[in-house]
Amino acid sequence: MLVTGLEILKKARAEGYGVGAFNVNNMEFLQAVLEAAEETRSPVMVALSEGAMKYGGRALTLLAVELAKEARVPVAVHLDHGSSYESVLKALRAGFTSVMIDKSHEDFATNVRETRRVVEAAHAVGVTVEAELGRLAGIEEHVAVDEKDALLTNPEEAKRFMEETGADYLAVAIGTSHGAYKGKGRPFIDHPRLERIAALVPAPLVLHGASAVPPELVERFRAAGGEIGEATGIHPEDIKKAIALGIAKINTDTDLRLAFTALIRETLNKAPKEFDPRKYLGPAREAVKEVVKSRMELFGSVGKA
Ligand code: TD3
Ligand code: ZN
Repeated sequence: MLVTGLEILKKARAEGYGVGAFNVNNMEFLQAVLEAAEETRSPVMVALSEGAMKYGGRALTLLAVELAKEARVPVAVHLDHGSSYESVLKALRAGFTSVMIDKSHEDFATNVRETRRVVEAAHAVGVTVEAELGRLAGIEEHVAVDEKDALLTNPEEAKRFMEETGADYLAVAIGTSHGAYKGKGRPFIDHPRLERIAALVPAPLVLHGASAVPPELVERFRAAGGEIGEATGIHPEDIKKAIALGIAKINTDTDLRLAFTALIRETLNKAPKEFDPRKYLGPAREAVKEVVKSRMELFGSVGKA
């Protein structure tokens, strides 16, 4: 069933588990995410970025919203990193039940003002809102506290931000970053900072850039002819610890892309005569589904629907 993001996330934060927000760009990803959720009895968020909405168009938004309604588990259809009021309105018109407005690169006052405007529009039609405070960036453990403070989410500001905007859930910056290169070795995650934020902000917290970039997957991609450098992701134990401290929504995109593309490469390499798209998109979709399921197990959302 199609529900708001807050309905899913409020329960997750209260009960101490995480819910995956998985990015989809096409029908295969959407099917993989929804099937994984139903088979594991997990609530889930299907995330579409502005780029996904542009690429998939009406075909993708229609499919996402209609399939979410038919799903046997709670599903929120979410706009990831909405960059403007107009972009949020487009998602609202398409029937999304959760929107993110990301003005984290603006100054505090502008971020508050722009987020507040989106909250008013979304709440007027019963849709809940994610906002972001702080800069997503890989950091080193030894970096000075005030330097970290300039980049990562400040706990007192987070409290004020949520009170002044009325946003429903908050994306925090605690050392993760987007993509397949998150820093050397095991990237440093500022759990003590997260603990201080969670003590001041009762709303569900969101972790972006949370992909694990599993070495086996990177190796498989490489073995199939893919080119990728020293890829690193977030350690599963660091994700678990973050969930225990108040993270309720965990975004994953990179891991799914890697799995999908590795399987397409492998399948085409093995069968150079093949030109039926179903023969290589099918196994790729299956690989995405397996990654989504393992993420759901890690987050603790299995059986919660
Ligand atoms: O918001 N997103 C998805 C879009 C970022 C492009 O990858 C995330 O926070 C996902 O992060 P990750 O770790 O999968 O790149
Ligand atoms: Zn993100």
